[in-house]
Amino acid sequence: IPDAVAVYHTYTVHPSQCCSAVVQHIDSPLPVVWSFVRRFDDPTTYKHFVRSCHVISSCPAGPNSVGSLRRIEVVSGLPAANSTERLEILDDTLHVISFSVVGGDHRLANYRSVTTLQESEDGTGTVVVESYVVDVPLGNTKEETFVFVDTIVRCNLQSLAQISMNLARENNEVDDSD
Ligand code: A8S
Repeated sequence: IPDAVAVYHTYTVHPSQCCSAVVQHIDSPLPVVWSFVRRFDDPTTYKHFVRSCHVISSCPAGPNSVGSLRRIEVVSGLPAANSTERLEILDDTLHVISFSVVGGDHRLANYRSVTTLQESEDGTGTVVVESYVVDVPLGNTKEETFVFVDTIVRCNLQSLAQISMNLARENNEVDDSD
């Protein structure tokens, strides 16, 4: 990871917190992947644990600008009902997005994540790095916490890979028919 990106994945972690990262290689161009990842106002395209999302406080610059708040409702079956999240970073040049959890009915207090995208070395794909820090919930161990959160993040990134490859294929078919 280049230094410019690595700094975004650097955290101050308190003893009562847990920090981890998941890496996903995606076989489609960065602009395609970024078109989904940058949509703070609509994470439902690839986060299948999110049932619905509403931007509850939009900045003057629009729903996808720093400071915007969204409220997500979570699908049933998880130890959570909803979450209120603030957009912390959205950099369309460096391809960095970050949000923090500021409230809601769930067990992941002070969750904050950073997602960065880079072109893969051969130039045909995208490398996604998603790191996070979160308070270890009372009654859980660090290990239990990162196993739970890594699983959610990995699911999200796998479905991101799927929809990105589908869209890249559709784009290619349009090009071919010209
Ligand atoms: C994300 C990442 C995570 C979301 C977690 C980890 C969450 O939305 C879900 C279950 C919970 O218990 C916590 O990028 C919370 O969305 C699916 C409601 C925050």
